[in-house]
Parts: sequence; structure tokens; C-alpha cells
Amino acid sequence: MVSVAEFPTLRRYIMARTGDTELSILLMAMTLACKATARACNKAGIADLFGLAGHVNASGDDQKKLDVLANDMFIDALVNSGTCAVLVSEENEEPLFVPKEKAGRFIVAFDPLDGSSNIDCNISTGTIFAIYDRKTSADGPATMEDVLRTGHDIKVAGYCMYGAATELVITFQSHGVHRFTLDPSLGEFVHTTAHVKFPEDGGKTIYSCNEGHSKDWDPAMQAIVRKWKQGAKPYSARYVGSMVSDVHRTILYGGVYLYPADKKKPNGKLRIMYEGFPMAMIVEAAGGAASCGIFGGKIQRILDIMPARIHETCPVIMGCKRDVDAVIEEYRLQG
Ligand code: AHM
Ligand code: MG
Repeated sequence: MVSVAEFPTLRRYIMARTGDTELSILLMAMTLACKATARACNKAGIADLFGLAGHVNASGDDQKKLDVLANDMFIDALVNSGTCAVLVSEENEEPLFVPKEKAGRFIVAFDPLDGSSNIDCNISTGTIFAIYDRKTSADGPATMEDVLRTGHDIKVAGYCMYGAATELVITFQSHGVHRFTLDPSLGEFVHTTAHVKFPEDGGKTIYSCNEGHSKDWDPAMQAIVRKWKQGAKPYSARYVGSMVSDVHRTILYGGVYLYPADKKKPNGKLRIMYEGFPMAMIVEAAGGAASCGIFGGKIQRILDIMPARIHETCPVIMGCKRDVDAVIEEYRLQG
């Protein structure tokens, strides 16, 4: 029997991998807020946490009670960890500059509860986050230069899925992608899969998108989805409507997740800093690809974007190389 002290917990993994006490404290604060959010999602029906909070967020979405609660829990845990300089949340219009007495060296961009349209019907949701080290000197206050950067600067990217099990998936740039599952009886995330990779050949032929918007997509996007459906072995469609769940399935089973540009949303829907970047980093670290298709007049990799505003959006095409390359090829063909 493995001794309790040797359980492969997230805590042990982080301490062994980072050798960076401040980063370890930050990640423990982040995972504490994930556990608190998982608990709130589990109890939502009983604790009257379904429904709207009565506010609208920076992107114009109606906030749910659980959006607000999760956001408060993440901000509370992160600010009080003493490790953060700036927090960017989907639910806050402006970046939150942590007061000097509690400030540390990290910038965290996060979506506290992604897929919130699924909350009230008990379908999985998730938290997405990206952690950056400060760029400017620690002697002075952090600035927007620390916040607006390309995705390549991310130090740790992760998501936590609140599904049948609560699962945390993280990547530390060069350490690969790792899965941890919450053992509710221990209250600890246990390391369940090391070095997660897309299936060798791209895996299952699945496309995942809100096809209801397809009449407004670019011709290239319409064409490739038509080809996938009309091939000798047609692709299957799967769409939860929670990015975390759809991308999680895509990494594990294969295929592609799409939230493309359309006529009404020429820059797509998903926010670059806390949806596009961290998910792109994880997908690429698992051996997949993440592109915008054409964005800003050229074929663009998501991680290369330089955001000008914290809630800026981009089109998202991410999944196995087989399918992402096919989309890019279609954009090239259509000129
Ligand atoms: P949210 O952050 O307001 O929840 O929006 C992001 C979500 C993604 O999780 C999901 O993939 C997408 O929006 C679904 O959008 P749609 O309902 O337009 O298909
Ligand atoms: Mg979101």
C-alpha cells in the first residue's frame, strides 16, 4: 500500500517541478478556489445558486449567480496569496492591480466559470487560467506592459473542469500536459495522467462547433465543415457549449474545436487572454495546433497574437494537427 505521504498529489507535483515557492503558493491558491468552485457547482441546486445575478459583465453577457460567486472566490484566494501583481478576470471590466501590501510578482488572467450558459441544467463548466511572471521591474508598480503580451510569455496555463469528476489540467511550458483528478474524500487533486498527448493520427474524426452560426461563417470554414460531413467516412458532430469540456474531449479523443469568426462577430467570440491563449498553449503542448484561421488579414497562430485590450476576442480553431491544417489549407485555397 502506498503511504499517504507518497500520494501523487498536485501539491507534491508542484513542489517537485517548480522549485519556486511563490509560484507554488499561487498554484495552491488557484486550486483552492477551483475546489471551492467545484463545491459551489455541486451544491448549486440546493443552495439556490442557479439563475441570474442581475448584472452584465465586460463582454455584455448576463452574469449568473455562480459566475459572480466563483469570481469572488478566485479574486479572494489570489489576492490573499500575496503572490499576484495584477488579475484580469472575464467578470471584471478593468484589470485589478493588487494593493502594494499584498502584491507579488505574477499576473493571472482567468475566466472563473466558463460555459456558464450550462450552469442551470447541470452540464459541465470550467475555469481557465494563464499565469505570467512580471516583465517590469519589481521595484515599481506593475503596468499594462505586464498584462498585454503574446501567449508565448505564459508560464503556466491550466483549466479545471467541473464535470462528472473535477479535473485540473495544467502545463508548465516545457513540462508537458498533466491531468489531476479531485479525490473528494481527500480534498486533494491526484495526478492521474502524465504527458497527455493527442492520439497519434489525430484520433476520432469529430468536429465541435456551434453550427447554428454557419451561414455567417467565412466561405473557407463553411467549405471544410461541408467536406468533413460529406466525405466517405463523415465526421461526427459533438458540441457541449462549454469550451473546457469541448477542448478536453478534443485533446483526449481527437478532432477539432471551432469558434470561428462570423459576420456578426468578425473577431470571433472567445476572449484571447483567458480563453484563447491558455487553451492554445495546452493544446499545442499536447501535440495539437491552435490557429485563428485568417485574423488581421493573415493566417495567424493564436499564441502569436499581441492583444491590445484585456477582453479582446479572436477566432479559435484548435485540435489535432490533421484537422487544424485542413482548415488552414482551406483558407489558403479560398485565397
Ligand atoms: P462564457 O465565457 O460567457 O461562458 O462564453 C464562452 C463559452 C464557451 O465555453 C463556449 O465554447 C462558447 O461560449 C459557447 O458559445 P455559443 O453559446 O455561442 O455556442
Ligand atoms: Mg468564458
